[in-house]
Amino acid sequence: MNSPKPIDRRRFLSGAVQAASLLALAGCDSLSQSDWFPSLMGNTEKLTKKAQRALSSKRAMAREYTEADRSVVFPANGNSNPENPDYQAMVTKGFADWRLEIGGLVEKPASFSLAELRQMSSRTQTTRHDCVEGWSAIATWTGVKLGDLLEHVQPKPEARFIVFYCADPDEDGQKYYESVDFDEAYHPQTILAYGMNGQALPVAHGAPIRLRVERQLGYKQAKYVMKIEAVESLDAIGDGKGGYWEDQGYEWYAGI
Ligand SMILES: Nc1nc2c(c(=O)[nH]1)N[C@H]1C(S)=C(S)[C@@H](COP(=O)(O)O)O[C@H]1N2
Ligand SMILES: [Mo]
Repeated sequence: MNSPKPIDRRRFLSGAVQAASLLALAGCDSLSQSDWFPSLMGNTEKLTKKAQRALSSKRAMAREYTEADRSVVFPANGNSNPENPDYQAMVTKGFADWRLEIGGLVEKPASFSLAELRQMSSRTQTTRHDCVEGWSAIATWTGVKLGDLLEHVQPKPEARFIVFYCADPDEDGQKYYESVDFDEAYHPQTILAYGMNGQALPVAHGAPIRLRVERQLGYKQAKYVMKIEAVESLDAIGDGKGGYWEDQGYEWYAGI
């Protein structure tokens, strides 16, 4: 029996992923309102997560580009200026009083000012952001590796996920949040970015920091991150699906 060559499997996989993305072209909002989408996505998710994890090692890197490849226009999407008064007060003060809290199932809960994060060793990467609404854009991101921060706070053995809580509530007051597993959290390209294209991260793109988890789709790239928590289960957070869009039917493992 001939087993399929890796390249064939990869082509098959990318076909499956593209089919899923095409279905998603209509955009986050309209899709979340259709009944069939979540269940269909559920099956696709099983396929892609299994297939992708089988094909790519835990350490597989997302493609990196050069600064010359940067998009001239990088759209700001979703929330681009949270109305939350606490957030607006922080903007006014240039985030001088902002602190990133890291807690939950960790040995040493800690908080970091923006200045402290900027003093830590940093990583800069030029990558492509893919939104399920059907657009992509390339930018250079600079930030601190999430893995370095986790080494400071030391997740407890029972912790399985890292959750990111954002500043922006929607019309119903529901907050944007996201989550990743530990493979993704300690991946070398997983950073909390405070810089974009060599400048301070603009409000429209998630100031003061936003997650860059480069092997995953746009909605995983949480902007306006205020608090991080290590947890054992995602069940009790939001509707229990691991993220704001996941709670509305999108796949949690949003690999590209
Ligand atoms: N806090 C927060 N993070 C968010 C969103 C949002 O509305 N609020 N939108 C998500 C979506 S769908 C995308 S495509 C990207 C957009 O990032 P950008 O504004 O830098 O393009 O942020 C993601 N992270
Ligand atoms: Mo998106």
